[in-house]
Amino acid sequence: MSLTPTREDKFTFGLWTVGWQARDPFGDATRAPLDPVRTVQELASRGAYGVTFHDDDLIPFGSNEADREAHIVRFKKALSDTGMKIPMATTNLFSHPIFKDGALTSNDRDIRRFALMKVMRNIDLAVELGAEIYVAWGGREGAESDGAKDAYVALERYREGFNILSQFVIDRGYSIKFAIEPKPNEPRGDIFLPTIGHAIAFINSLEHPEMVGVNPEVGHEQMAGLNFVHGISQALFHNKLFHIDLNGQHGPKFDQDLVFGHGDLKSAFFLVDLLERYNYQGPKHFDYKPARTENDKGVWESATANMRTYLLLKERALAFRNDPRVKAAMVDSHIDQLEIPTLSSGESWKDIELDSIDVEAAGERGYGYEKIDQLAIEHLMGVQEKE
Ligand code: DIG
Ligand code: MN
Ligand code: MN
Repeated sequence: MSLTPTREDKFTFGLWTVGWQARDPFGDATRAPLDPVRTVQELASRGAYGVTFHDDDLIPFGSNEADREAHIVRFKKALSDTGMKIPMATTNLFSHPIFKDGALTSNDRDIRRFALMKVMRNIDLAVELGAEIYVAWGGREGAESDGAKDAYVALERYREGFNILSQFVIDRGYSIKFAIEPKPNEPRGDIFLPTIGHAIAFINSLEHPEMVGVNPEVGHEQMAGLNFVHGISQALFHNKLFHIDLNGQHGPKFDQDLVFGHGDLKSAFFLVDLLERYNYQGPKHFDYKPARTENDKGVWESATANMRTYLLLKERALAFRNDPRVKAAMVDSHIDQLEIPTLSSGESWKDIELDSIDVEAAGERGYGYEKIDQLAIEHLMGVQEKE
């Protein structure tokens, strides 16, 4: 299997990732601004499939109409020159001070209306550029104090916002769909819709739930101490995995946005195993930040590292699944029996009442998971079978 990324791999990057100037709460920028045109060219040359953007990444907040048009025209030319796609777009509803108390859930109605206008305007551009998914990360939708925001009422406004935006998309005749991106905290003390589960429950309350899915990010679930492979399994189970943000994280701490695989590598291995086994067809979108220590050269090395790590894990996961030792160990662990319905056809609970089981003997069964886990580790480490 080749480790050279190709368009068929559908690797995509946010303009804001490689373009992060590395300003953080404790330090100034260490890198110069990055021209979106150069980003398109550099990523295209490394085998990426496309780029994604917030409105403000492409058109600086407050630009006049002439400048807005000029930014769009040169970006479109870069896309046509390179063949790069725009599978997803999103709105920056978190940087400008106007959104400091939220956007769709701001206490101030005029700010909520401004936020919706900002989203609708960028949906028009997103559709024009071919985007099929529109992400909504509610980075400022939350609070630091339970006295500051009635979370119940905030959810009513959040729901109203998505219902308005869905009706906008329907009335415009667009086929674009929304993907809510959960995150438990940061920048707000607590963010609404903090995990995949919260988001899926919320989606079910909307007027058009079929138009809304999730865009889970590796590090965000792991910031909440959750198992990302389980979270993606549930998103797939509900047919709500509309997009995915791949990166790395070392457990519950500030949002590290590491290169994919540079956090919990074993979890990344089983994530790639899951995505490939369930034939996930969406973009493999990297939402990460090149470390503040890196210069321009390091930024592009980190971009390649994301794609290379995904391809390496894909190769190792396939070898793991095809390893006869793994297949035999999984049979011994009864893993194949989980797929057998608990009731046989024609049976009901009444038949269960007639069951008998040797509880003691059943309690003594061994499942052999340690063997499977060790085989996974050895495949991950590239240990050759004969060793
Ligand atoms: C952060 O994880 C968020 C923002 O970067 C953006 O709105 C979204 C897009 O994937 N992810
Ligand atoms: Mn993040
Ligand atoms: Mn993200």
